[in-house]
Amino acid sequence: MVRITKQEFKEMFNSKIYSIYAHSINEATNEQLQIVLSSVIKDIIAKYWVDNRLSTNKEVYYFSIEFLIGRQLKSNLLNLQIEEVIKEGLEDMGIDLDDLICAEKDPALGNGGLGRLAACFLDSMASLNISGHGYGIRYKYGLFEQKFINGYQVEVPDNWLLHEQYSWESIRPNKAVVVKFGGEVYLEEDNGRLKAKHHGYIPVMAMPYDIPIIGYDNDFINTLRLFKAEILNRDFGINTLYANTFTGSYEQALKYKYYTEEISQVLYPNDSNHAGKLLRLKQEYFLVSSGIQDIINKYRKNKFDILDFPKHIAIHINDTHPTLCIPELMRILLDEEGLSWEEAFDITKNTISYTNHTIMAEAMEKWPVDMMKELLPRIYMIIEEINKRYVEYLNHKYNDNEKIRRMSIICDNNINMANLSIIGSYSVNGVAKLHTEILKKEVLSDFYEDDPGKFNNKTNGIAHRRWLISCNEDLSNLITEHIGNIWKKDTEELKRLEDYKENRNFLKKLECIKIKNKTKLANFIAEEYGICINPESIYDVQIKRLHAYKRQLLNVLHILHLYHELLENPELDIVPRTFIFGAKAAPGYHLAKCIIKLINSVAEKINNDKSINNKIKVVFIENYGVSLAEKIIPSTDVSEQISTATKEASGTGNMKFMMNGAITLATLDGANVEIYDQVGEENIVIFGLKASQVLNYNKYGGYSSLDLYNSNFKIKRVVDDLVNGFIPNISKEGRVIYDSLITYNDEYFVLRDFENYIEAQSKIDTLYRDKEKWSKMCLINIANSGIFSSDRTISEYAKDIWFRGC
Ligand code: Z57
Repeated sequence: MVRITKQEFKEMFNSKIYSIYAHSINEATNEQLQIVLSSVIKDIIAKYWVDNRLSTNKEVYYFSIEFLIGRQLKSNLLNLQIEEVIKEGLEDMGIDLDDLICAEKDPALGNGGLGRLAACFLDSMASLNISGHGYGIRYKYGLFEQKFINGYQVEVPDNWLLHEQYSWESIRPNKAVVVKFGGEVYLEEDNGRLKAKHHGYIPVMAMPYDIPIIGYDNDFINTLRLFKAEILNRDFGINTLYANTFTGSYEQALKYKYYTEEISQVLYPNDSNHAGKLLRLKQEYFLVSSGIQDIINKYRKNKFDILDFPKHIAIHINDTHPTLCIPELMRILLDEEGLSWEEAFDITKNTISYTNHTIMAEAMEKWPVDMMKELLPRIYMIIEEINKRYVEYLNHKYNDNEKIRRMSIICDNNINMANLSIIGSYSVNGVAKLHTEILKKEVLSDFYEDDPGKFNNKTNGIAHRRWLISCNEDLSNLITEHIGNIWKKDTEELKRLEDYKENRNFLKKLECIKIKNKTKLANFIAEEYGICINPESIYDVQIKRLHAYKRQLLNVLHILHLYHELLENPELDIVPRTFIFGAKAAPGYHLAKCIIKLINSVAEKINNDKSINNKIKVVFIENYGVSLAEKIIPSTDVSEQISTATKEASGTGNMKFMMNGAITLATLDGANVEIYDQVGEENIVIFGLKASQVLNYNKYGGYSSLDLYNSNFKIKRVVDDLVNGFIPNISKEGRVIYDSLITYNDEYFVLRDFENYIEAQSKIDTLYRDKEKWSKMCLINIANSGIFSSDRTISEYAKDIWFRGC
């Protein structure tokens, strides 16, 4: 038990504030007090946070190019179970804990679902006493901050490391490693063996910064280690110079500094899209090489036999961004440990496991052979050899050149990273049942048929500690009052809430908590945006990255439809609605940015139209991210999960809403299918094409958006709005969107699902009128959300993948 008395805490806090800032509490800002508090907490946990925890257990290393961990203060206090003491201690000193919680910067070292999943997984590994550590990049600039100017998205740099420091990190200079780029590789005689010798490379120092990942009520602390790219020997200053590429002059020295520091300068702002830039490849190798070297260094200290590597170490790669782990581990085993190819490949294959997060073609990583060869000559040689041997195996087994082309790592002068991941690992998993089935039957069917045992499903999950206990305290307390405390460690216990589904008193309390959360959000929106929204209205929310396949467009077209109905009949009886959006678009994603402008313009028009009597309001929340999600989700009534079936691999926002008692309005895509299975058809609203129908259309054609547009009056009305001036100031953007729907035949079936979506929305309206029934639906959703805790997900990863056979 981490124990601390109020008195001890106050003393620590007081001496810390003087040692860091040389002034008293009265002179300090909330930001400074937050930094002092983090520092005190780091001191409190120091003896539990030992990097080299003596562990005979297997260690898991989770490599991810993104970690969206969110603010840490509240979550750390919760997990350490010291929130009360700290709160009271601060109160004595005249400080409000909530002010410090809000003063913390939210590290945005990720884009969306993939990065947030990595963060939830870290929380669960620590809470389940699994030695599981994260490796990532300490980007100087995280995901851009989003501003709206005249309804357009404008990107502002995210300077989260103001003053070069983050309050939860500790630098570990003694664990720095060197990563090598470029140069030439020769095979040279060494003790009668051919060995690869690397000359003329550019050395980059990887400086580790550690962030503690604190388990829930178990005194167990893991590490998220983020690497920063620096010049070698920074202690000697930039005049220390490196042979070959950078020689001699001051100018060359500066060039070298820029070359290294550029690598961890900024997170690429694309979600589910492969841009293929050289700098991104540098980032990927930088992450991988730093992490693998770190693991090997630790392994050598333990003096285990290198042949036993897979017994002690599991390496998991989060999508293909860290796939170079495979050739990098091979490189070290071959060139530094002196193993044979067969031994090295055997170890590598038995160490690495891979998660696929998408089937979207544009997200699949392919790197040009020439780029890889030049930047990473030794790594390229190894990839080529893995490919050569694999193609030999395929040639033996199949007499099918097309199949072999599809399965090779290198094809048309590109390196296919998904294929490399599958070939170099012992486990491949998808992130929801439907997604895994599509991988097996469609996208990766060749590999599945070749080695079916390698494929498995691990449906995503969310950290219920952050996404229920800490972001929705009232709901969490209500649950505990009725079913006790055990659910906090075993979310299956939430099922016991179903005992209360006929209990009117309980249902009323649930409703009151929602209203209270909705009122809080209304106040926030009034303050931030000057828009007045009604807590009695239905809060209908779509918050996620902006992407055509997620179909924010379908949502806004329906809003336009409703608006027309209201204009035609101002007496129309609908439950008042507040449509809430939050979404960032990748800066280079033109269509997505046009959709942002459309939503903002529609909001502007509707919110200022007095004739519709405040029946609908549209709010687009700026700069959506983890901290805003924690405010919005507990106050949501309707969770919009409306992706084109087959396209959303899983979704995780859907789970967060369900756990907070929102009703899901969804297509049968990703994990929505499993939410449906949990709650039954009366407690979710489903619409739209099924995955099989979408797959069929894509294979055999048969959909014409133009025919639909010409034959359906409602569709024509809202599509014409895009180009007829009905919505002010969108002439360019409206045309781009119109073309995506009509000229380019509506790739994501927005119009095809439109009628069905209108029906589903009107069903929501009907259901909401019966408050008690609605509350009961919410209860059933909460009660059956336990399976979506990432604790369940991580237990499955542990049992079926990382510790299989242990
Ligand atoms: C990303 O956030 C996801 C997939 C990707 O290939 C990339 Br790149 C980024 C998302 C999926 O779109 C979601 O459906 C999924 O829930 C999430 O990854 C976590 O698995």
